[in-house]
Amino acid sequence: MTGTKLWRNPCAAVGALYTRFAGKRTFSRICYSLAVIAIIYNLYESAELRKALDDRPQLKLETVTQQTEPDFQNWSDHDDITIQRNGTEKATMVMLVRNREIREALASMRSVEDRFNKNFHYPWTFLNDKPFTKEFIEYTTGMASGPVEYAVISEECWSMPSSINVTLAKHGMVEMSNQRIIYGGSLSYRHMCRFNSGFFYNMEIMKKYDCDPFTFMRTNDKVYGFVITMYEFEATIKTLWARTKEFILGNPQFLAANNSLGFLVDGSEASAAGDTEIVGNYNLCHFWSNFEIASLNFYRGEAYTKYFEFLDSTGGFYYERWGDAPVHSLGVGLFLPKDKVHHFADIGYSHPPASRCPQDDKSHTSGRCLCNRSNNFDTNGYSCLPKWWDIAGVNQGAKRPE
Ligand SMILES: Nc1nc2c(ncn2[C@@H]2O[C@H](COP(=O)(O)OP(=O)(O)O)[C@@H](O)[C@H]2O)c(=O)[nH]1
Ligand SMILES: [Mg+2]
Repeated sequence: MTGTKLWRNPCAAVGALYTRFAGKRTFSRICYSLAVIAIIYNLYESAELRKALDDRPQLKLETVTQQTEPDFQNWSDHDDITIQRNGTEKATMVMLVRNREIREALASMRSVEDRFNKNFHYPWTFLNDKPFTKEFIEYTTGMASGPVEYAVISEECWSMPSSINVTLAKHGMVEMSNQRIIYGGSLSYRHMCRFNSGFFYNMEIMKKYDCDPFTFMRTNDKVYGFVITMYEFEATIKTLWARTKEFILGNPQFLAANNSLGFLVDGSEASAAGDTEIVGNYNLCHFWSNFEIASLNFYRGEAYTKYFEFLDSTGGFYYERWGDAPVHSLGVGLFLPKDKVHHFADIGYSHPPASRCPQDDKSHTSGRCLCNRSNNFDTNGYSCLPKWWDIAGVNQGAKRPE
């Protein structure tokens, strides 16, 4: 995407942010890990704070890159791959988080740093709809082994667009709340999902990460990586599939040859090149986006950008409660060939209510993983991984049930 185009997006212009070195991020026990999600914008105008941050010892990426033989821990089963060390990819760990979640954020950071980032020193990027507190910045900076940046999300990217009929949206929230649909009555959750769906990757603070995803992804030509896949609550996305089909009908050129429709639609045969229409019903399978490794270039590309804009124009983020996970997943599943998508079978991950644990011996004998192999969502009845295996095969480190 060109700079001009990016600039036309008001959310991309969310300028001001304050860059400092520190670190942080939020997911629960990760058996090692890389990226995630998030967004930002922030301003720390306080000269005092700025000075305090300037004064702390800095570990710059450039310095780290010059080390010759870092304490590298082989985390992958893919021994044939030359992995660039020291965080030389243009990648960051992104965490969208609230100030009050500082403990959880620190725990997630600790986990990622201990198992992975202490050897790579990738930067952390923290995004919040409110300015981060001094405490949040100090602690997360202290936890990070690499540079850290904080940004505050612009109101424009974290509020209902003026096109939304507020009465209608409120009506939907009350109704979903009465039906006890998870986050059904929450406005901020809707802001969050819309932001993660369509804005985080265009924020000013993310611009420097516009090329490569992490090394494995790059060396294997992957665009999107996930760890857990499951079914979405149908009540939150009642019209998402219909809208998606509408979009493809108007933009059939974006439907990739050899896409993942077979994973998204049971019994689908519409994965051949040249298909212009999607048939069948969405089976609700989606990649869980609270952990994902993605090329920002994909989100910023024409297909996903137009898809998000189309979805956003329908108001479904507010009238219903579309999650960023199914939105990302439908984009990934339809606009990318399936071989661009990777299941990281050798990464353990936990986010209530699901956990997965690598099944291969090496992940455990190396000391990298502490998780219980039998606590593995992959083969749970709510997991969509078997459907993924059906179209993409089983990766090293994953196991089908006996
Ligand atoms: N700054 C900020 N972060 C939020 C807000 N709502 C959710 N998040 C973050 O967005 C991510 C997903 O939210 P979460 O409540 O965990 O949703 P779930 O993972 O879908 O159950 C987490 O990292 C939260 O910290 C919000 O209102 N403000
Ligand atoms: Mg969460």
